[in-house]
Amino acid sequence: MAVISRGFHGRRGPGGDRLPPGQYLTEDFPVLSAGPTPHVPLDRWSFTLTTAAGEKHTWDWDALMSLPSETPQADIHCVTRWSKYGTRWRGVPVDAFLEGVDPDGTYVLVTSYGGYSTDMPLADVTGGRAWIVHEYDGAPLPPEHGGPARMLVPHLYFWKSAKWVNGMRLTRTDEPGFWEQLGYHAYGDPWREQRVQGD
Ligand SMILES: Nc1nc2c(c(=O)[nH]1)N[C@H]1C(S)=C(S)[C@@H](COP(=O)(O)O)O[C@H]1N2
Ligand SMILES: [Mo]
Repeated sequence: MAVISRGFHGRRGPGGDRLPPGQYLTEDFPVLSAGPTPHVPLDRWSFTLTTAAGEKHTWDWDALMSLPSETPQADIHCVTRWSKYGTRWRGVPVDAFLEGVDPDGTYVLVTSYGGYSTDMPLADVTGGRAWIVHEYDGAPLPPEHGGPARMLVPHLYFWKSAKWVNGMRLTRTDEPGFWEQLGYHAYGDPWREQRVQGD
């Protein structure tokens, strides 16, 4: 069996398999965007966390850079059936933004420049399972892959990893995001093939 390096965040199936059901492996890195790529200059970039009570906390680019970063490696799985192993990122764990904050909610709606959004339980982006990443493979994250910064939630289908992230709104009930309103599954676990509502 292959050695799993520190910081590796792949999940395995019940039989120890690495490829979730219905997926195929790709070596390249496809770009999937529902609209045009927004270009956000770093001096105008910000990220705002809004608690369910409406309290706001904002970080600009310098503030993001001053937070301790990690270098997660992860397998990623797109609902259009491609998977890519061992992608390498640098970013700030979502836990860092929640330190000292009373979330007052148990779900999160992640929002992006350009209007994209996606929802998931707060527990899925905390506990070292999600990051706001700003480097891919040792270089600044390219705009087409979500730069300046994107969400990385590798244990869910990749549509949950919002590109061009600009905020996170905590909610008390699950509010469907862009694809979820169009019929994609509310949770999106690749190992349970939760592609669309009803799966
Ligand atoms: N803002 C935004 N984030 C997004 C998307 C999008 O259209 N807009 N597409 C999602 C989907 S469906 C996938 S598979 C991944 C694709 O990321 P990539 O283009 O870096 O491969 O981004 C996700 N995040
Ligand atoms: Mo996707």
